[in-house]
Amino acid sequence: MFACRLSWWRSSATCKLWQSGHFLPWDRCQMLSIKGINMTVGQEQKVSMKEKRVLEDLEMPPVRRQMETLFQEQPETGNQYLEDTLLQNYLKTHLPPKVLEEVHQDLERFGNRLLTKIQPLSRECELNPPVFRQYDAWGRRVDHIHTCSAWRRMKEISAEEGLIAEAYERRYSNWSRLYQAVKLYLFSSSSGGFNCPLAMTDGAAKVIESLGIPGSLKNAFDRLTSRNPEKFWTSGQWMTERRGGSDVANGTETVARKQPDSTYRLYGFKWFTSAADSDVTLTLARIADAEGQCTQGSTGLSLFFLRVRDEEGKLNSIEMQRLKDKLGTRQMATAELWLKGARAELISAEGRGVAAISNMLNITRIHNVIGAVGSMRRMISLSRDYARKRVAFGKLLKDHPLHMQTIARMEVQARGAFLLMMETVRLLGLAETNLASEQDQLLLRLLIPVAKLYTGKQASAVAVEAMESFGGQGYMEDTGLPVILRDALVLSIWEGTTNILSLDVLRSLAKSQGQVMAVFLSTVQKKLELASGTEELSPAVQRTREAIRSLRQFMEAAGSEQAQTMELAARDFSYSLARIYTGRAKTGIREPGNGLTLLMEHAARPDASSTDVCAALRWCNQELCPVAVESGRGSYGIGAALQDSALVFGNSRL
Ligand code: UCC
Repeated sequence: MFACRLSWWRSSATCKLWQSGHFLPWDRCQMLSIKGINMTVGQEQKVSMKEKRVLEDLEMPPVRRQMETLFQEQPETGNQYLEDTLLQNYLKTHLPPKVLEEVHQDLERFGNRLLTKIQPLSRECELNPPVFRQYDAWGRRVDHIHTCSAWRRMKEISAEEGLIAEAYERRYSNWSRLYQAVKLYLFSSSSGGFNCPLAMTDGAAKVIESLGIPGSLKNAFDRLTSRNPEKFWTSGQWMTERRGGSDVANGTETVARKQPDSTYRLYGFKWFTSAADSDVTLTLARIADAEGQCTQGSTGLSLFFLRVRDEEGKLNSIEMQRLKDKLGTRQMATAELWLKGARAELISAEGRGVAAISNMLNITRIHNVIGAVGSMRRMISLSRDYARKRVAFGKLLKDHPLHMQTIARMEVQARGAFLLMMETVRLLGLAETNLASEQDQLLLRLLIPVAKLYTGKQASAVAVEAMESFGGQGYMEDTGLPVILRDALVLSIWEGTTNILSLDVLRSLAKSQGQVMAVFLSTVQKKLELASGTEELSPAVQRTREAIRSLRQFMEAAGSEQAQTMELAARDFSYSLARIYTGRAKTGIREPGNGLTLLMEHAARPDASSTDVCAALRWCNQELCPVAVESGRGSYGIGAALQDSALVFGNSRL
């Protein structure tokens, strides 16, 4: 006898049944059409079970019979591209017609592939997390990470679909980056966690490209950007050590010793290495001088490239200590690694490691935004479908206005996040094809941390809220819904926490000597004037204007305060930028010089719907400039900081 339960993803031919930690193939599990009971697997037993069921049915009281046949309908999504009208309208508005035509066809095809082939693989990845085997049966150290076939298939699919290649081939010039981002957005929630190695792979390719693709890295670049599954490599990003996740500059202890052939050997311990099954990686280390001394701090860090294993699969003088036991992203192996003389190539100028790896960070942060928006879209799509199917209090959930209000609020957040994501990748595309103005580049530098920190938080909030829309079912592991929540929660942690990203916003201000803010404010102000021509949007325009005025006032006042004021205000300040900007956009695409808020811009299209207008108005109904409100409450003064400590530790610490 095997106790089996029906898996929710049984819709495809790859349907599997979970049984004592293993899958049974679908054909062995046909018996499960008799739902909800334990059963045997095998032809003879099938017959006796059917007989048993008939007898039970005869004996069963009517109420129970009804209960046994009434099941809740599973929420589903169709082709995620075709169902996403916001995405389609965005592409119609922004892409040149020829590009749109080609891209549309490919995205429709990809949407079908995701639905029929890739989503089932994603579930397999979730149910078959990687397993670490340190020793073989004969006591030999092997440090092998076993990944499931679905995970390995994801790697092949990523190459086939050009999920990295598209951005570097640039067959659509500046639109290639945007097109790649759209594919990643559609892929991310069906990727079974493979969006993580893709983020780092993209980041590594970006770093190598920004170095001018040196000869020694040509092969790696070709492989990282390959469409050939047999050639395709993924990259890791080993930045985190025991003493520093955020404080990389002071926490990195790994030492690099130069070899006679000018390569280096790395010695140290990497505390979090995501996708540790990757082929190559970038990592930071301190180069030791002839006396073995290293420069401490940020200026002591240099960037290295290394292969994780050689051609025979032998680790590059690396020992794996263990896999991390994580709350989410369990599909993906995150390891603790000892570098015991790993051979590596120095790829930055000495002491310029952080600046060099920033190219990677900015790409992975954009991927984080894409993952966040993809996660929100998936949760909302499922909630919406469930609302059409689930009956409560005598009517469908969709006919309960309060329930609809809740989903609508999530939808407004997701729409704003989507447009912020698209704006960021649009600017990146321009920058990568030398089409970006200086202003575009400054804006991009500012928007990456703003979008990362804001959408990361939105994704967590939406995942929690959406889970509730399924009632108790949302909390059940075998619905697959908790996975989405768990995986969303990391989005505000990895690639820099919310506070670290808020400080990066300040870094971008300081580094540009305030230019990023000048660009931000002047563009918003100027463009809003153009927006005010659209009557229905005037309340949103008005509120955005007020928010900008408040933001200006805050900045003028903060300019004369101590640095601590800005640091304490950093998070609220960044939220204000996110909310105001999601309110605005420089378009300049079809009509150069024209621009409105991001949501307002979308709502001001000639073919915009009333829904687009409604989303813009609702977005602007929230507090657009929380930093001004909190500043007015005195939240950033020394007194407030002391109060914060007292609240956290109690008065005894004052
Ligand atoms: O978690 C990790 C991998 C997870 C998997 C990723 C998957 C994502 C998938 C998403 C799919 C859903 S890896 C660990 C991630 N760790 C971090 O993100 C580190 C967080 N900490 C920071 O970001 C810090 O702010 C540091 C490390 C950047 C601070 O370092 P420093 O050395 O104290 O910073 P400095 O001294 O201010 O900056 C050094 C240089 C400066 O340039 P110069 O010297 O020319 O003035 C900065 O302007 O680096 C430059 N810089 C930047 N440039 C620093 N940050 C940036 C930036 N973001 N953009 C451009």
